[in-house]
Amino acid sequence: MNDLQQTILITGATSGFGKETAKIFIKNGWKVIITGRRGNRLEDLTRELGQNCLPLCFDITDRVAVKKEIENIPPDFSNIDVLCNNAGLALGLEGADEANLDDWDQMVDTNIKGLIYATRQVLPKMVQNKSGHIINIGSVAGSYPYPGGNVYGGTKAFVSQFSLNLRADLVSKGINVTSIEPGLAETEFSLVRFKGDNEKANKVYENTNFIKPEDIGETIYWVATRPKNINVNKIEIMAGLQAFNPFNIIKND
Ligand code: NDP
Ligand code: 8X3
Repeated sequence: MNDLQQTILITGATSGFGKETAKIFIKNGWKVIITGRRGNRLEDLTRELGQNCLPLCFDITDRVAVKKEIENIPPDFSNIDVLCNNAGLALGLEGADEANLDDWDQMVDTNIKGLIYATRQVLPKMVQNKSGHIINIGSVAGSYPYPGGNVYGGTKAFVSQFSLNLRADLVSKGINVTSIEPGLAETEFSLVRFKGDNEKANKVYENTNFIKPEDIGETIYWVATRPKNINVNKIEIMAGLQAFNPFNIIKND
């Protein structure tokens, strides 16, 4: 470890985008703080990534835990250069009249509230250092509606707009802000959305080509390593075989 090494904190690094992002930053000589609720996964990844990796096991929806865990980061890792707000999830694909209200609560608590808790906790030190970068993981679901996307899409629209508003607040303070908005990618996302139903989850990725988690990891690395004379506001990425549908126009018989 040396003092010139940069540090990234990645929320939700026990699988998918977060895990691949951690590997890419470690490979490029960064110190990486990984978070998530599944302690065994964090331990496994830390063993794989070595001494430049610090695991923090907590639930991002728990405001007190977010504060405590980030406040108590040991000095070797406490100078956070980049916060990647990645932890998030979709639950269910039911229409708004049938969706489970607990699922809606959990998406709001994780994708919106967890993200703002981590951001608010990390920002003062970045401002004090006059340097830092917040990279938020949004989604194409925040820009393009689809049936069943209801609250998930709403939370990701929040991520997109919050990122722009953060930038408005932080432009004079030396802090960069970027929102990365991916489309269909193969991670544990669909398994979580369909509550462990492998068959349903696999169907989402059947017979098509999707974004790989390392594609997003590389994008995050690229964004984090741009020179300071620019700020990448937003990047939208879709799979090569994904595009837009026509409007759904209901005809009266
Ligand atoms: P995964 O399910 O593979 O990873 C989600 C990560 O979020 C896990 O590490 C999980 O950790 C963490 N997480 C979820 N809830 C919590 C919580 N309450 N507290 C702490 N960590 C939590 O999915 P992805 O990698 O695909 O998702 C990463 C981000 O990318 C999400 O914000 C998602 O919305 C977004 N996204 C995904 C797309 C896709 O098609 N895959 C496309 C566009 C955006 P743990 O369970 O251990 O707590
Ligand atoms: C995940 C992409 O299109 O399944 O955010 O909502 S999508």
